[in-house]
Amino acid sequence: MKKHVVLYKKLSPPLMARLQQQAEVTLIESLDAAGLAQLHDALPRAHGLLGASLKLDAALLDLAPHLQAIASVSVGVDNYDIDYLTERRILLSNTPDVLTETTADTGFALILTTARRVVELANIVRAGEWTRNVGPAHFGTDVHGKTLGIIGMGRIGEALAQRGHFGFGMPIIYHSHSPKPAVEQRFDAQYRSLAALLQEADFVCLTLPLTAETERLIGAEQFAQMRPETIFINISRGKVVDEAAMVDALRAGQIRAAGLDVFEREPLGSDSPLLQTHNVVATPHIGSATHETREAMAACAVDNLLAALAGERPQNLVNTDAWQG
Ligand code: 8YV
Repeated sequence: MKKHVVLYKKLSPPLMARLQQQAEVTLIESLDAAGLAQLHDALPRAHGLLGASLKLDAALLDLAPHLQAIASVSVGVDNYDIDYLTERRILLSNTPDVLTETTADTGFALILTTARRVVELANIVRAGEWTRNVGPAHFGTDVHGKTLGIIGMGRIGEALAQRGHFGFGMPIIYHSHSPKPAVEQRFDAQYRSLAALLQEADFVCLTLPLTAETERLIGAEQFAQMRPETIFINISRGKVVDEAAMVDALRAGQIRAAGLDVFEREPLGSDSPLLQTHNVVATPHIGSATHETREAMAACAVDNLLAALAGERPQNLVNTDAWQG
């Protein structure tokens, strides 16, 4: 008998067909109130879940007594209670690697766009307000040759370092749990304490996961350690930053500007003070959001889920302690 899978993220027709060959599939079209009610109704039948951008806490998953596996279409797993899933022997998988390069591209897009004030100045052209040559009041700041400081040297951090080192001749400094000799050799990168990185970097980039340890890692004290010329980039998770402290730092000129793809609350409210601050570039969590990469992520998630439901160890198992082999 086919297992029952509840999808809360739409798949392309080929991937949907592939999944439906192996499983009974219920698709939750959207995560609005009606969609969430549909999800609640479907969970009691579910053996597998596939989707992203939804907090799946214990209270919700207690509604799914037969659940065997969750395939997240994401590399970040902060939406899941790992201990709860492991205790219930529910296999959680994610989609690392396939999104690394695209997400690092997004990080560099924010570095360049924020440093050269691309959005602000392009809007001047669009508004028909380009009436004379650009002067110092609209100058940006150089990227090439500046010091790139990366907080969190995982796959995405490494890909960002690669772009900075080989593409823009940027000295690379980094902070992470432990030194990474291979990264230091590849990119001539140097390890720094968090405080030292914040004081030295021209670009401070967050590429670390959201965990109990990293939540609000960057707050008023950390912004005060940065320099007025520093540009702050966040492509990790919004909750790694104290957003109110960041607004204060931007307004007080403690930092030059911020390029942000993630926020404490998403979608970012139109009343957010970040949007009243001219030296902020805000994008709607587009880290991995390209046609190619999102399809690759979804395919990876389908592979992970089908493997788990067939009793095999998924390629990208997150909670390895849940695997009984
Ligand atoms: C999107 C991400 O949230 O992979 C992650 O952790 O943050 C982004 O890729 C996710 O892919 C939503 O589908």
